[in-house]
Amino acid sequence: MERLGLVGLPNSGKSSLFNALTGASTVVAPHPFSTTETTVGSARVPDERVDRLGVMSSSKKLVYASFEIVDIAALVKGASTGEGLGNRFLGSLRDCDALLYVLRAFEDASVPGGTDPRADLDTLELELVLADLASVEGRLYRQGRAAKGDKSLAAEVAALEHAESVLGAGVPIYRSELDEDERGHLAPAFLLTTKRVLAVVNIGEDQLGEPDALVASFEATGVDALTASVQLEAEAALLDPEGRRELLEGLGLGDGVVPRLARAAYHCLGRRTFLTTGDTESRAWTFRAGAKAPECAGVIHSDLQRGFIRAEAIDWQELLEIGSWTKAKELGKLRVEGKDYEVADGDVLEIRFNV
Ligand SMILES: Nc1nc2c(ncn2[C@@H]2O[C@H](COP(=O)(O)OP(=O)(O)OP(=O)(O)O)[C@@H](O)[C@H]2O)c(=O)[nH]1
Ligand SMILES: [Mg+2]
Repeated sequence: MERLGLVGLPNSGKSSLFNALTGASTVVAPHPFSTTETTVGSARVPDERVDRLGVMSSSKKLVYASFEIVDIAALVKGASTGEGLGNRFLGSLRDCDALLYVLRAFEDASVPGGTDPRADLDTLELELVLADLASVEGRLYRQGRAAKGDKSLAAEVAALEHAESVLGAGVPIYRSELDEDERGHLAPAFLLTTKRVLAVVNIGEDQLGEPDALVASFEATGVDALTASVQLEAEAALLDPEGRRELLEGLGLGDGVVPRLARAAYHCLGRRTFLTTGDTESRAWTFRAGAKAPECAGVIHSDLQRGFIRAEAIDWQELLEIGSWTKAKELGKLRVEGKDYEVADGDVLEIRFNV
């Protein structure tokens, strides 16, 4: 399952966002460093395709895609040298697939902290860069010595040296010119800035009208930013589905931040969704963009990949228009796809297999 790690300054709204995404109620408080330990939760991705296919098939159960989210203690300027709580808890982010910067723009005199999200991004990036620089230097020292007797380590050492110079100039690897090969060689160093990144700019209710200008200010950074009024979303997450929809739609926020963030995260991680539907369940499954049918079958169960024969496929919208799987089959609208078929986002699949 994909895992996103939250990174932010104190009081930026990380734990509030965690709660909004997971429906949990981890500690949120108007003072710095209210979070002191790592919490992992799971966020369900609302998906109207699942809802509508479920109605079509009278499914007993609906299963949505989900991702994991990790809330950690805040970072401050100087964390690498021990300011605030230091940076040791960044270790909790090493197994995340992507990092999510939480940047505060909301004004609230009762919550100490700055409100310049662009400046905060620079601060956070620098702390991650310094943490990575320390990791790279340590590994370079060890691998550099080992490479004297083992020529096969030369490429790794070269990649580490390149990374050292980039990080030394204050640049995160994700914004550097290091190529895929070099990044591959850095994998054993478990760096943070080799991960994909996204940003959530936490805006106040009074700023709901100005998200475009805020997002535009991030264009030059190459970090995809989206805005959310996190506190509002966290409050909405506590309501029943009906109440939540009313609150969010009343404010022009549609489904709320979860689906938008999930879409952005899937996009940034190169993930897509296919669907299955039947009277037992209608379900969304996450797969790697570009994956072929057998690999997607394997997401459901390894037997389906091992014994893959073919897939029957149809776009979800076309299927809904036709009205049922059986009818789509009768009309010859189900495509029969083989091992080389690259599954598309929104495909509804049925896998034929034999083990
Ligand atoms: N007015 C306003 N307050 C917010 C918003 N988002 C969060 N807050 C408040 O800001 C304070 C800090 O929120 P948290 O979610 O605890 O922030 P955090 O980033 O987890 O903070 P630390 O764990 O201390 O690093 C709380 O009092 C929240 O209620 C918002 O959009 N608007
Ligand atoms: Mg917190």
